[in-house]
Amino acid sequence: MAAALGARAAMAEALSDASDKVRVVAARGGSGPGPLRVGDELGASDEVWDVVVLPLEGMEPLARGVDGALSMVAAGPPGSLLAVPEMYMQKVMVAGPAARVLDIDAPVDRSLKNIAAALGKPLEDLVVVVLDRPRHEELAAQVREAGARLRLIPDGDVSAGIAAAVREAGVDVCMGIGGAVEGVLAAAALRCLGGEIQARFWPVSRRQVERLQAGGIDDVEAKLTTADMAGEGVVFAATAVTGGRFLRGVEARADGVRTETLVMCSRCHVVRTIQTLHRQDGDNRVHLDTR
Ligand code: FBP
Repeated sequence: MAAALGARAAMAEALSDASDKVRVVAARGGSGPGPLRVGDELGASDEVWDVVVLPLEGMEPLARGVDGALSMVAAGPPGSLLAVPEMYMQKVMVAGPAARVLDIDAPVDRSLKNIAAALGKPLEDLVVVVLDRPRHEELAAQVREAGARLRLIPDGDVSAGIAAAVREAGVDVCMGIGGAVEGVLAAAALRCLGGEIQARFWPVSRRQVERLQAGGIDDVEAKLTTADMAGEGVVFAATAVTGGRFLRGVEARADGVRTETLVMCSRCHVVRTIQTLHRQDGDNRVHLDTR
């Protein structure tokens, strides 16, 4: 919890220093106390960017000291990122070549068969990531019965969704019910990587339905696509806190603290990995051979 609060405060400080004004349209913990609440505007410029923030995804892996904790932000022109409340969302995420066969409403076996064919691999080699939750027992059984390879993960469906669009990450599909804020972040990342997400809100109470409607979402059962959640011109950044499928985690070294960040942009078609050394005061010599 201390790390989550620290990440939130640090991200708020960094966004306040941005050259443009940012407006928070969705955030984990964005209706509670502290900085980065939904509706907050930071910075003083006339140019406004909408942002969706998740200062720390994966409190549990961080507390356990295992892989899977990330700090993330998506930004875009006003109106480009879907303003979602904190609730659940059903999602399925794949790489670009499988986008045309993606159908969140199709039976799981047919869906996976189509995705495997679109990716040009046998169904038994298709790696399907699902959050390990009791609500996914039936989904997990369906994935197994279909003959695909099931990977149950303890947390982190944004990074699993991004992994589906990264060749070396060993993930082909991420599906199931996870957070809606996480859904918009995954949509922004997949928009930059040419991947695809389909999603649908998964309200668990009348109050959540009313919250969606109060936020201007009339058809709460609508199928949402990548473009519905992340429009043209979005950018996405994720810094690993602990390690993960495509980024190295924070490393404290003699010359400072080393971080690795993925920065992507949908319009410029650029994907960058930035290694940063946050230098420590003192006379230690800096190591630039960071690998
Ligand atoms: P954190 O609370 O540790 O940030 O968990 C992140 C996460 O695993 C997301 O990746 C996922 O979308 C969501 O939680 C699932 O929610 P729940 O834990 O309630 O099933």
